[in-house]
Amino acid sequence: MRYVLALGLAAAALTLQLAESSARRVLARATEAPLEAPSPKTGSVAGVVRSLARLKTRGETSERDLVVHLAPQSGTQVPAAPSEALVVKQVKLQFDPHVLPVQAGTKVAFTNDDSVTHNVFSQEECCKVDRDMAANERAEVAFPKAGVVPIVCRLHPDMSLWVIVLDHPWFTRTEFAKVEGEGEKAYEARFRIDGVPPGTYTLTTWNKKLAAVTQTVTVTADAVMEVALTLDK
Ligand SMILES: [Cu+2]
Repeated sequence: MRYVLALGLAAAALTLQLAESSARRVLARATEAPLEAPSPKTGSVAGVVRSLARLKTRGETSERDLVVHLAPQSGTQVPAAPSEALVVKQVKLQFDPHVLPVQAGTKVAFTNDDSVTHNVFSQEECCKVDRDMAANERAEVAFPKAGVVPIVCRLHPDMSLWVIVLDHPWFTRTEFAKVEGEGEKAYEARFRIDGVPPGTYTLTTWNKKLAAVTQTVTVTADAVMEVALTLDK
């Protein structure tokens, strides 16, 4: 009887040991496994935009720039604006780029890459600025509120910049190009916005010359929503 009991205890101890070592193995495997953060599934919106109006597509201050953005209609959580400043150069007596979409809260770092003095000037309530820029100088300007902010250089009247400030990060800047072989007035721009959380959005366009159009789009995970738009003056 004592022998059987001893055998039973030994078996129990062995079982416990086995269970423990297998638990350790599981733990070891879990620790060794690469850390894969579950990335939320997103979708894309892509499309082609045509202009019925004639556009100037050459030169630094042409009308070719087109901003397309997606304002969430409900519930979509908007991530914080990037902490890193976006750079706008003052170079060859122009602002480069000429059109800049940013998320509200983003800072823009202006750099004067010319050998002459420039200036950064805006009268908009959100972001009043009047700052002279010596050669090689850098100055940061914050854009805290959504809106269209025209900026000029008071020393060179031809220098201009449009900052398109948006409440969200789902935007892109693209360019119109003349479409060959389709008559003189055919202009087309293609765009694609990736990383959009599933949901319903209001797609809106911005161009210096063309009237804005809006369209409701529904984004689903792992899919590309195709859009075709036509703009006019
Ligand atoms: Cu200037």
